[in-house]
Amino acid sequence: MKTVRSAGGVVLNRKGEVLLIRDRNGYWVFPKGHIEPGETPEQAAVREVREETGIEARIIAPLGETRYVNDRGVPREVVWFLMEGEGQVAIEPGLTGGGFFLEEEARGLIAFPEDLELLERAYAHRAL
Ligand code: 5FA
Repeated sequence: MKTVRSAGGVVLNRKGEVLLIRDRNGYWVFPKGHIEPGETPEQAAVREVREETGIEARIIAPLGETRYVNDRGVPREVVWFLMEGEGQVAIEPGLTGGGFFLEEEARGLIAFPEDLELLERAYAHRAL
């Protein structure tokens, strides 16, 4: 099956909390979605964060890519960015929850090892 390219954001606020949402299966993940034709990964990441959570975020740095096969057997490749954003999370209809979480709490919620690795990279970058 064709690999779907997506983009997403690990979004931190001024308090150092990270933005997580629950996907359709109830897993806590970072916001992400398809890169539309004509869009750069950066634009797609900013748009997806806005559409899924209402947060207007800006890109700080690239965080690399992750790959996985989702539960429908679709291989996905996600381009990630470290982002900064503030505000109340207004979750997209159909998503079951979301919010900003302190680092330790986020570690306990995040479902996938690739995402934990991304969290490490985001906080390591912030500490520089
Ligand atoms: N899943 C997610 N991340 C995973 C990982 N790191 N390792 C293993 N499995 C992982 O599908 C979400 C599901 O994929 C999770 O519930 C989990 O089972 C698995 P997705 O493809 O990441 O995202 P999605 O829910 O957005 O997929 P769709 O509902 O099909 O939405 P679209 O692909 O249309 O994306 P869109 O947001 O641009 O509309």
